[in-house]
Amino acid sequence: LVRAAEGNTILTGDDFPPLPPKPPTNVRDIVSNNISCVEPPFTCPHPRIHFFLYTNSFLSSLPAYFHKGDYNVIVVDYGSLVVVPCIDQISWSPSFAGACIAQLAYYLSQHPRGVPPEKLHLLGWSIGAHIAGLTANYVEKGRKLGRITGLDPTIIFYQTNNKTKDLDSTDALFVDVIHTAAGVLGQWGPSGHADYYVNGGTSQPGCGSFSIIEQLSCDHTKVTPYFIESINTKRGFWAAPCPNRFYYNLGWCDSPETQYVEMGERANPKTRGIFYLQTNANAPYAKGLPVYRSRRKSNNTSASSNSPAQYNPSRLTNRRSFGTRLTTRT
Ligand SMILES: [Ca+2]
Repeated sequence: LVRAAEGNTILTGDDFPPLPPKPPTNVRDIVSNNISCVEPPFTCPHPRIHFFLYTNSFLSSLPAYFHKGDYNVIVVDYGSLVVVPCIDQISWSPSFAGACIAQLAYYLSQHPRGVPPEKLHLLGWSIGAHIAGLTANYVEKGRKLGRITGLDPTIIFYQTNNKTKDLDSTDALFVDVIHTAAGVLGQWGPSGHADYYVNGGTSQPGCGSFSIIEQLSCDHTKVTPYFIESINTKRGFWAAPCPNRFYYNLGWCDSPETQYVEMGERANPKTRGIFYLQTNANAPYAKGLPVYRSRRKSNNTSASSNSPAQYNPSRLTNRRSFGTRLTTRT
């Protein structure tokens, strides 16, 4: 999911213009072994990579951002490139998708009403987080993506010291990574300028299940509703600096409030380091700052009766639809 922070570009799929040639221009340039389920021509943009350019007619599908303000949101769907059982595609399709997104970014930067790469915010879940990182490999020389938010980047297929192979802090001016299934389905180590480990980073409250597969999947996907809530939350996902999970488990990360930083959409681009935070098991997930939590406890009032709760996430329609699109596609 690519979000342009500013600009008024309105495009439709039919309007999508031919892009200027820019290496790599086809999948054969990207990998030598192009065994895949995708039929030729191997040109980019590929007819089976769909760019859904969300404009006013799609407001109801992306309520969280549009509740916040006027945004242009582009959802990149590369699902048809990773069709089971042709799992071999996973070795090249993320790079291919990244190359196409970079071409789109180039087009947007050249458009009279467009935006430069530095104003783009790329959001990706699981493999999609790495696709956002791979996009950086193809961005026009001398330019840089503004921000990449990695939502529990997958550990599968990507665990390398080669920074061109996955998401890392060199891929954008600000890279923030949120971990919810670290070490299981998600990457364990920090990979951004700011890394947030939610509820210890590995297992999430409310994800208990009789099936281990369902539980792991729940931990991995729970990052999406956390981020969506962060777009409009008034309470805020505040996190404390903490070097590792050992310190966190021992309760040694009780920092002064001035050292807390916010996770999610409102994260400060200057944030650097590793942070830990807790959430509620059910929405609203955000717990706010410690002072807010203690005041809430002492008042013995429910979360919904405090001032931040005047914001009611349930007012956002189609939240499930938005989350599903993020979690099943990019
Ligand atoms: Ca990278």
